[in-house]
Amino acid sequence: MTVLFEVKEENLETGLRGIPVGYCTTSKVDPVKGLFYREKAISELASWDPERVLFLLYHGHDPTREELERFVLDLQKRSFCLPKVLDQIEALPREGHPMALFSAAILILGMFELKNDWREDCLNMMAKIPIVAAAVINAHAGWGRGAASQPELGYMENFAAMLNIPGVKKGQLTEFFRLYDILHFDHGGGNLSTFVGKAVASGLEDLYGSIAAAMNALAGPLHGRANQECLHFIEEMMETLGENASGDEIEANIRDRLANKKLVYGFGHAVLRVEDPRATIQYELAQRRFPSHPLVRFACLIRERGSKVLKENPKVANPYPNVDAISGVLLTAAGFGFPEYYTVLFGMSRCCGIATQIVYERVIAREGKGTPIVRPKYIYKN
Ligand code: AMX
Repeated sequence: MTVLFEVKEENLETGLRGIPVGYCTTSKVDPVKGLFYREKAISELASWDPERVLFLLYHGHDPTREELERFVLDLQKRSFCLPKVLDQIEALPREGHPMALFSAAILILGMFELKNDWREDCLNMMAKIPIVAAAVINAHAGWGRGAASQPELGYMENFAAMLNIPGVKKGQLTEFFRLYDILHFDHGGGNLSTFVGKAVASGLEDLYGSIAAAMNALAGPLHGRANQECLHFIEEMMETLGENASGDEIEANIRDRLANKKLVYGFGHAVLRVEDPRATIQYELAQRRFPSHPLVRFACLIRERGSKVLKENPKVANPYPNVDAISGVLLTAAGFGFPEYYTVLFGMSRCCGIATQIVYERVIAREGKGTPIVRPKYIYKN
């Protein structure tokens, strides 16, 4: 038998870092090359249609034209929510973070839509989650009910059309929503929200309950909510130092921050040891499309100086920007300056990857028997 990892005492209380617990068939994160969906690098997938990427994730290969047409049609047929689902989402309290609503909305969706068939529930989740996310954002923001779902517009075009954002031209935004969605669909098997979703599903909670649990995990500021925190971090620094701050002033501010035991948001990663290719794609796009936007200029200076300062601390395993370093800046520059909804955008996308991984664990793993209920061992200590 191959020994993959020998657990030593020093591995306890390290958040299971590096300890293999299973297989992930949909995606992998290479510490140096970054994220791959099936065998394709994220840099190649960034220009695909989201539906084609979803097919790749779900079926494991790049579709032929006919396969893609059939898949798109199937998704479109599923892309509706019963009016009572939307009524219930709109009746939820608006207090608290929108991720709490998002998680509750997924449970509500399951109350009306559960088929108790992992594959069917996964495809329905992929098709319906943009409708749920748009309803949550519209309800939480008090923007009123958006347009009805028009799936023939395209997966993310439909999402943009359903959002009732006051005074924003949707055309430009759609391009950024498409990219954001593709970049966040999946991220290997062991990131916190994916792990939680699969762990909950291992107890045979249904797909909606498992995904709602995963979204609660994603809501934490070290995980999915980092995108929102990261924009606040850049905006606050810009407010303190002024729009025209120099690289040296930014570097001094980062040093102060670290001296005060504060995080440098948008930097670091549990697996990657280079700048996240998803960040690189977004930096390049931001510099191409919004070269004179003050937030873009600031984020690019932080990209350089943040790494420089973090590299001086040997404890920091990865001193480079992660996916969140510029995503909020890009969305803001494109016209979606609503950071409290960034984690909902992230969640809308990630639900698709997690649901697909749950299908593997429930109906494919161990020759169709599925993985057993998750039950790690804790050592008693008094
Ligand atoms: N700023 C300040 N300190 C940092 C840091 C950063 N960006 N990244 C790592 N460190 C510190 C850790 O807090 C830890 O300190 P400790 O030993 O005193 O607890 C030490 O360096 C070692 O941490 P690590 O092994 O390099 O990272 P990790 O795997 O434990 O955590 C992450 C990874 C992303 C949570 C961490 O780098 C971090 O908090 N980054 C800032 C928040 C952020 O951008 N999160 C986005 C993550 C991506 C996502 O899920 N969306």
